[in-house]
Amino acid sequence: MEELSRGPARFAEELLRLGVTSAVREMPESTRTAAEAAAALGCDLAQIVKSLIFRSVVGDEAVLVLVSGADRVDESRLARVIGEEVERAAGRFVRDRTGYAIGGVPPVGHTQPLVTYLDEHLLDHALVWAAAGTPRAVFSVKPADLVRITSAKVVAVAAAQVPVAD
Ligand code: 5CA
Repeated sequence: MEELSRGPARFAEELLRLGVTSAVREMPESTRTAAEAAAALGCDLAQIVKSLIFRSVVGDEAVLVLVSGADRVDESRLARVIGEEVERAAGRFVRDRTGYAIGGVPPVGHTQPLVTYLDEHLLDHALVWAAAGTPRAVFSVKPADLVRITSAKVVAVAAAQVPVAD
């Protein structure tokens, strides 16, 4: 197995604890955005898992939404699902609540458990790729395993893709 640097190596241990034997891959190129990750891996953009942090406006709670790289989150649909207004979290909030910086936020292994939603479009693929803690590390996982390890609620919150590079 290839040598991993400290962060991704720790994340790989966390995956093992969760019963996922997927190999964490550290790429020579950036995987900071979904488009970069898809290019680095040579996979479909739709197979990349974006791990997006939202903030509930009233409760100030962090909410993690896992959505395909080919989709964006419709915030009004998400608000209806959660029952509260939400906004995209700022970088500082993301780091404080997850322990990771934007571009490397993984779907599990945060400093505290996060309420997690997974958009149903991710279930269309046999295998998907998500961030593994840094902007160059990714891991592959079956969508059903991703649902299990994140205890995510499967929901429909995706909106049609807009032509932006995230
Ligand atoms: N490693 C990749 C692919 S797995 C990754 O983490 N992608 S991501 O989509 O989950 O995380 C990047 C996301 O962070 C982008 O979708 C982008 O919308 C968001 N983002 C980038 N900069 C900021 C910022 N300053 N504040 C809030 N969100 C941001």
